Amino acid sequence: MLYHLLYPLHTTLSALNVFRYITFRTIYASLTAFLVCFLIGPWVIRRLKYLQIGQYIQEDGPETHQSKAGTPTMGGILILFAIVTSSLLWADLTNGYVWIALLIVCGYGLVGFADDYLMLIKKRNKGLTARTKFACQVLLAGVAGTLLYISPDFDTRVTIPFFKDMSPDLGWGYILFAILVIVGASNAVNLTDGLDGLAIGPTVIAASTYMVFAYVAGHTKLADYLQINYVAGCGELTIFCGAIAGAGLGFLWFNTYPAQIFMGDVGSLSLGGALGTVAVITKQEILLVIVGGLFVIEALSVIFQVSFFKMTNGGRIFKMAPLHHHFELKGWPEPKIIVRFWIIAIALALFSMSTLKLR
Ligand code: 57M
Repeated sequence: MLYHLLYPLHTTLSALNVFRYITFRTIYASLTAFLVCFLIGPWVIRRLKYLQIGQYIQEDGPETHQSKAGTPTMGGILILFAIVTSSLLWADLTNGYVWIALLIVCGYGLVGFADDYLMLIKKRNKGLTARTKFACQVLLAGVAGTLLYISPDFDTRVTIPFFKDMSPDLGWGYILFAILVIVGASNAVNLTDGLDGLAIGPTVIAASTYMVFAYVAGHTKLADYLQINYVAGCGELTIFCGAIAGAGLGFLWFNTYPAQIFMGDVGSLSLGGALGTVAVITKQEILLVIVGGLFVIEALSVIFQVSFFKMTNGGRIFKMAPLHHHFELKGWPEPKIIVRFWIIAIALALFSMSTLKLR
């Protein structure tokens, strides 16, 4: 909005020319989203407490979690509000990619909201059925995938990290591939969100990494120089990623150990969906496995644990899945697990950046 209101005035006031730059608008989108979360956070926490929107804790989990009962949840509403307002303020609203990203954030936010809300009403740790949740996720991702597919300039080839000459064209199958990436990312972030700050930290790291990729992919010269797919217009997603990173940091202020608020499904499903969508639009889809490697490790730990459990009639690879529970049961203090997982996420993000040079 500010871009549309202020940039045209640069002919009278040349200082306003700065609104043209994606870098400038990304910095302020991040700061805006951060400040929204940071300033409104205490009010939201008080409000959620007043409305008795507190977390129900499953009894079969690690014992240390029982003391977390009643922690205000659904803090994702605050994150989404920050991302959406900041993106609306700083992005170019004639850009279709920004709207597709916002559609997924809000759509997945609504699915998560319904899940959290039902969980609260039923007073147990289950909201929507897994099938309903999955169907909504697939439907929304399908809409996003189709919108991209019918965009005149959108490339349906998939980028394989480290192999610049290998990029299979999926044609209409790209829609299914986009669904896989977006839904997979959403659920992986959701599974990771089980310790204070464990999901939001790596989300900030992944969004910051995609900030770089969105900028480069949307810049003709840089994309050409680094030999990555140029996606006209996707530079505006740099601003969206900046908003996610800023909102995430603002939320982390309150979600850091010992958490004063949890994000709930409204936060985890939508943030994961947002990362998946950005990965698809920037044509760095498979790279998300590295950028969001921590989420992948957590999801794989569940897949292996459940498969092994079924195959061996109750056998287990880990003490408990997802992986963070395994370390909790091994006796690692919660902050140690969280920070070590963040360290892994940072290392993976750095490694993913090397694909810009190694190919
Ligand atoms: C939701 N939700 C957290 C909070 C957060 C298939 C199976 C592996 C699924 C998995 C599952 O349901 N995962 C998704 C995980 C919950 O957090 C809430 O949920 C939101 C995210 N969706 O925002 O609102 C609890 O996590 C803790 N928490 C924090 N700090 C935070 O900042 O401490 C969350 C955010 C909160 C709080 O305690 O209540 C969760 O863990 O429930 N299921 C599991 O993870 C279960 N694992 C399991 O059953 N493993 C089995 C195998 C065979 C699958 C095994 O290994 O034997 C465990 N989860 C729990 N108890 N709570 C098992 C026992």
